[in-house]
Amino acid sequence: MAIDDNRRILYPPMHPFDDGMLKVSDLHTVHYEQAGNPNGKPAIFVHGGPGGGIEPVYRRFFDPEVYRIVLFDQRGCGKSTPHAEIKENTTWDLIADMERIREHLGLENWLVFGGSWGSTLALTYAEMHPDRVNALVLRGIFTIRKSEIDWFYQSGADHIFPDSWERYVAAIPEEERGAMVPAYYKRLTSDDHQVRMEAARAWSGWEGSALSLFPDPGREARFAGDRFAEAFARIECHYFINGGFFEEDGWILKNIDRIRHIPGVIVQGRYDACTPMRTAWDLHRAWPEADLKIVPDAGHASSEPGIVHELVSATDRFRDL
Ligand code: STX
Repeated sequence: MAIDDNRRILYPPMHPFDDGMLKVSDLHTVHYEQAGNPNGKPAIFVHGGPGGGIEPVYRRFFDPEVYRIVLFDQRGCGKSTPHAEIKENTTWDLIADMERIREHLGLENWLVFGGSWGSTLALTYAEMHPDRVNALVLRGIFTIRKSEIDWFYQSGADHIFPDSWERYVAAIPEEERGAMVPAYYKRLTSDDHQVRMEAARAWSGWEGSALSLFPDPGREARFAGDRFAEAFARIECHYFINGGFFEEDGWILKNIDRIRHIPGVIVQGRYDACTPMRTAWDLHRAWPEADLKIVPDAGHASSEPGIVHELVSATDRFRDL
C-alpha cells in the first residue's frame, strides 16, 4: 500500500475565545475552554490518560470556522484542581462533569471526539447519554478491559519496547513485579512525596516512550516532568486498579447497541503498542455501522501524520450533520 502524500494536516493554531473554571463538587473544579466559532457546531474533545490534560494542539483537529470546540481538563489534571487528586474521581464523575459543562454552555448535543482513554470515556458518555451525541470520532480504541491493561502495564508491550520497559520495572522490587499495577499504586499513593514522584516519573516515562511509530524524545521528557507525571500516573493507576469503575469487564462493548445508530468513525494505528488494534477490531465487529480507518503506518499518538489525516477528514465529514 502506497503512503498517501496528500494527507490532511491540522488546522492552524488558534486561541480560545473563552476559558473558564466550573466547580463540579465540594472538592473538584474543572477547567474548560472554547475555541473556533462561538456560533458553530458544538464538539467536545475528550483527552487521554486518564490524567493527560489538554494541549493547545488538540484544538486544531477541528475547522475553527465551522466548530464551536469545547475542551476540558478532566478531574485532577491540566488546570483542573486539586492537582493529581484521586478522591471523587471516577468514570461516572467525569461523565457527570461533561453533562455539567454541556448544560453550563447551553448546548443541546455535540460531536464527541476522543482518543485512547478519551475513546473509553467518549463511548461510555455516548452509551449513557445517546441523545446528546450526534457523531463520534474515536482514535486508538481503549475499553479498559483487564486484558488491555495487562498488555501495556504487565506483559505484552515489553516484547516491543524491552529497552524502556527496563526503566519501568526498575522502580519496583523484583518480588512485586508479578503485579505491576498494584505495586505502582502503593507507591503512587504513598505519603512520602519522593516515593510518589519517583514512581510517577517511571510510570509516565514508560507510557511516553511507547506511543508513536517513530520515537519522540521531547514527549518522553515531557511525560517524565514532575507536574504532568504526578497527575498522569496517579490518575491512570487509580482508574486501572479499579477497572475503570465498571461493574463488569467489557461493559462498553456489551452495551454498544445503545449507540449503533450514531454516525461514527474509528481511527486506529496498525502499530499501536499502547492500545493495540485488537480492541478497535472488537469495536468494529460489535458496531459494524461505524467507519473503521486503519492507518498502516502509525502507532498510538494523535500526532502521527496518518492519524491526523483521518481525524481531520472525519471532523470535516461531520461538519454538516
Ligand atoms: N492510556 C492511554 C492514553 O489514554 C492507557 C494516553 N496515553 N497517553 C496519552 O493518553 C496522552 C498523550 C493524551 C497523555
